[in-house]
Amino acid sequence: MSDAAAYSVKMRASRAGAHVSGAERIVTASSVPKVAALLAERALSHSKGVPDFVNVKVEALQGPVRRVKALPVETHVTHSAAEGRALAAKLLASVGIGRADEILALFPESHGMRGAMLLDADTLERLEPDRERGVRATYMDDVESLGKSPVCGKNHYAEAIVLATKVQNAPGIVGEVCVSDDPDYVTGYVATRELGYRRITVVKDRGDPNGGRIFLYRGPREGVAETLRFLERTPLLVTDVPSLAAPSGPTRRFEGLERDLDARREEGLFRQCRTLESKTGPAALVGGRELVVMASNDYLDLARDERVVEAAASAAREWGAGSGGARLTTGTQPPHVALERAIAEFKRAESALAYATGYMANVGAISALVGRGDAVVSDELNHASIIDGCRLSGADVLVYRHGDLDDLARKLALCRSRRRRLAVSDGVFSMDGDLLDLPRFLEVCERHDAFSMVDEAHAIGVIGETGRGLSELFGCGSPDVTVGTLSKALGSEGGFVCGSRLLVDYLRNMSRSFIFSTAPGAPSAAAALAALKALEAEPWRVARLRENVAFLVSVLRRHGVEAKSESAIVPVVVGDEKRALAASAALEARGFLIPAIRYPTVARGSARLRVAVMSAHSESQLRAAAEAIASCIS
Ligand code: WAQ
Ligand code: MG
Repeated sequence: MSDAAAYSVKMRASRAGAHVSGAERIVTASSVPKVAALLAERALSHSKGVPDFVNVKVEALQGPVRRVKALPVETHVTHSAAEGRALAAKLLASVGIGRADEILALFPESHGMRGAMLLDADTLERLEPDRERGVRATYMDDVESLGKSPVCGKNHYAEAIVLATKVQNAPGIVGEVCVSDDPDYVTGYVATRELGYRRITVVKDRGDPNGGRIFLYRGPREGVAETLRFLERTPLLVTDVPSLAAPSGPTRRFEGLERDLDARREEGLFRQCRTLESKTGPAALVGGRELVVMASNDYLDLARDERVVEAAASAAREWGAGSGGARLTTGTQPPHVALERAIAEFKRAESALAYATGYMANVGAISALVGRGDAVVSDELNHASIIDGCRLSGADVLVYRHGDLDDLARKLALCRSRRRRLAVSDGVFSMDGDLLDLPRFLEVCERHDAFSMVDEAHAIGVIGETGRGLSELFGCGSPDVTVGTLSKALGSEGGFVCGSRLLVDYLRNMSRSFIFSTAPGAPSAAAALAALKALEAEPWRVARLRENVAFLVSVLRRHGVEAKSESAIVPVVVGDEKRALAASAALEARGFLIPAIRYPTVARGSARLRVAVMSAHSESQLRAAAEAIASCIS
């Protein structure tokens, strides 16, 4: 294969003028059509969203393309941003670049640039002609793609080595520093010809979006044009790009896991299960001490209710402890059938389908309703199970600003040409306790002919006069798809979807998390059924819960704590992760179990105490909790 036959294929995708994705391959003539098609496909299915503009450019490269060997790679395991930055500074100093701290401090400025900053390594003067865009190194690829069939999946690591290799071959360049611009990816590198590519596993804090690239130049100003020409114009193929596969051996394989966990520990994000050594309820034994529990989703205190417990126990005796099979094989027993009928009646829907968990209901419903070529538009604060369902579906995911139904409408309008559109929102947002404006949501979905789906996990038993959810509260119709749970206010376990008979028949046939999982046992189904009956017979539970929330909020406010809630969830936002943890620990010392909710459950820097109220909390428990919260967060 002759290099003279090389072509550059570049893809660039944007939406509303903003960059979505880009890539370049250098390939032989015969691969051009295939590679161009694959890059276009990659552009159209990018997780950042559906582009409205995709450009695939094919250029014949002049003459033979130069080949250079990839920089040698070495990985340094670091455990904190400070340690990573100190190491980066040390590496730069070792090759005579002294002002590393000042250089590293420039990353917030490089954030959002499409290219790199070009700095004089000594004076730190900025040399790039376009400071907003920066310098883009282009016309480069891993030599593998010239001969082999093109792999179009993104490999950030290999792409970074190719880029760093080209940059270090440019005249006048003495080094490069890179910090990932992905808030969830904390790795970066320092590259110089002498040191090679020095990967540094942690160079910034998780959640920090600031990153980018800085190229360091040393030489006369007249030389800059030549450097730019090389970076932006001269094609280069990189050989011997190493793969990221860790050196083999059990110790090495597990090192990476340990490192990730260590990083979590450092950031106050390591998690462990607490054991509650007593029955579910408004108080529980933890480590032998009784605590007031203000963290449970058992909002109506039904999990320990005599009737509910007895229903489970007698169902176990009558039908067995486990179901022994999936619902479509041997796992359907009379309690399952009765439960689904009761859910449908309670929600005034034609039909209902029970799932093993609420998580599975969301994942199963979304991935059955939409797929490749469709679009799903999702509120940015939706629960993880909705997010996972969106990802698993393979549909293009567009995220709209929290509660902003104009933004939802705009995004639905963008996918007018799709086979199917699905709009999905939580009914009660699980970490903020606020509500979806259901009537407007339904109106927007109708106008854009999109399926409407609402997850009422925290609404069932809580919202509306008799706990039937948002439709009852607003006195409006129901979404096409309602998801709910049996595991929170209904005190049992499992999730459900309800809606039209057609929808339920469809999901029973198409929803993989329903089809391929063992049915919950008859005891949980019978318990949920008993809880549903108790809720219908005793609407005072819902009223009491509402009064308790109002009372807690009023005492909090009286003590100067900003609080409000439309549901059973009262968030008290503290901000800093470690402060939230300290407040939670202080509350525990005073006898209250109130967890600190941190990243990744909520955005970084918006850590909070999530106070969950139950109908069974007494006035004195609520007053004492509010007073304790006020004093522990100040
Ligand atoms: N030329 C110059 N600068 C670029 C180029 C380019 N071709 N591509 C990206 N940049 C700059 C730009 O400012 C981006 O915002 C920033 O770099 C990050 O680019 O060893 O995150 O493609 O595990 O998002 C490095 C660690 C990750 C890899 C790099 O790349 C590893 C990264 P991204
Ligand atoms: Mg990135």
